[in-house]
Amino acid sequence: MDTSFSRRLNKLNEDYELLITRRNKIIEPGNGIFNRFEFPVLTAAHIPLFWRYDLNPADNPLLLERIGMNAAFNSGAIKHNGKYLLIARVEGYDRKSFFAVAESPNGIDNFRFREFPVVMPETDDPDTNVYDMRLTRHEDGWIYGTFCTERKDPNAPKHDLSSAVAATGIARTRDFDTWERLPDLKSVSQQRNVVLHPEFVNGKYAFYTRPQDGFIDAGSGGGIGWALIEDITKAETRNEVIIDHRYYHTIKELKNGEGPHPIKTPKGWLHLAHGVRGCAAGLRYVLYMYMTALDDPARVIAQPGGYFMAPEGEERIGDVSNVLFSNGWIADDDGTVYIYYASSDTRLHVAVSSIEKLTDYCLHTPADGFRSATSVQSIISLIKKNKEYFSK
Ligand code: M1P
Repeated sequence: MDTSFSRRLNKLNEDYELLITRRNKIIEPGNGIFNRFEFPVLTAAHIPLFWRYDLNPADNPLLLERIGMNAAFNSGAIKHNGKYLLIARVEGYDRKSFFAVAESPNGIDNFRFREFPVVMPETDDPDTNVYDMRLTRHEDGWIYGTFCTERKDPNAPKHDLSSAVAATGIARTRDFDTWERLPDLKSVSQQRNVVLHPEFVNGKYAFYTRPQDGFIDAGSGGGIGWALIEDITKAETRNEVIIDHRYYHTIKELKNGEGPHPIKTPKGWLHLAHGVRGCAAGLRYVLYMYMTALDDPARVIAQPGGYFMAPEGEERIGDVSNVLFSNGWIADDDGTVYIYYASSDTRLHVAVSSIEKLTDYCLHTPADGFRSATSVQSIISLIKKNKEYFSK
């Protein structure tokens, strides 16, 4: 073997192993609700070298990269066989997204991709692009993945090469290697950010939806919806109702969308979602939380005002800047919650919290009063309550 080829390969392998095995460090003290970590858990550089390089010196004597990877971000998450498993949205230089499974022994570092990316079976109408899978271990025994399937708008004029249609793909698995694709969710509107609830509700499958008029604009879609479906192998949204509305002058003014499926706690279902508003710099995506009733996952019982997490530091910058997005979290048996969130459509991070902290946050953060004056009143109430604990 040519020495420069092997020298370069050794260096690539060495750097790759250093990156994968690097220990992640918690950032203290945080705000008490959650802690970020120093390093992202997945980036494009985490994609195995053997997906990117032809390692045969005869075919690739210069050891050039053959298939470039642009990003690894919005990931579904689940604990499976004792490991923390992510199903990432990986995007190549060719702008095509696909799914790939990475596993870690501790949930905060050492994520390693499986040998092959996921081969997602297609329906009769092939997907142009697939992304943002939410994983649900359902009480029917299957693990479901719901994801966005994007196709060119068949009604767009010939010269329009951008208009697209978003729909929800549904697939199920038991091992994350082989997937059974079910028909896409039928809906009168376009749909993205559709999430399967883990339990039957009134004997039916329950979906969080996000009706939208266009591919980008939610339009008349009022927020996060809820639909009960009898047969998941012929899923169709009838009687969709909005359970978490968008509001003027809030962090979810323009659109919102359910994150991963909610976590069941003794006090209700904990929900993580993203909210979007417009500003001079473009769209700003932040994460927010809410809670719904244990006996009715569609009835909101707590709505802390404002955002839960917003982009900070390097998180602000990437392919689509000023975006935090989450479609995966894992609640461990001891109550620890690992929140997997992506920044700026580029990389994936983890933050750690607990069911106790997140419940406390949801139940005790003042709700949005929708006016400056009500926000000031919330602050004054807190100051007055604190009077005996501080001295001027
Ligand atoms: O670019 C930000 C996000 O935009 C979309 O989310 P939404 O449908 O709520 O606008 C998705 O394409 C998501 O993948 C992306 O991170």
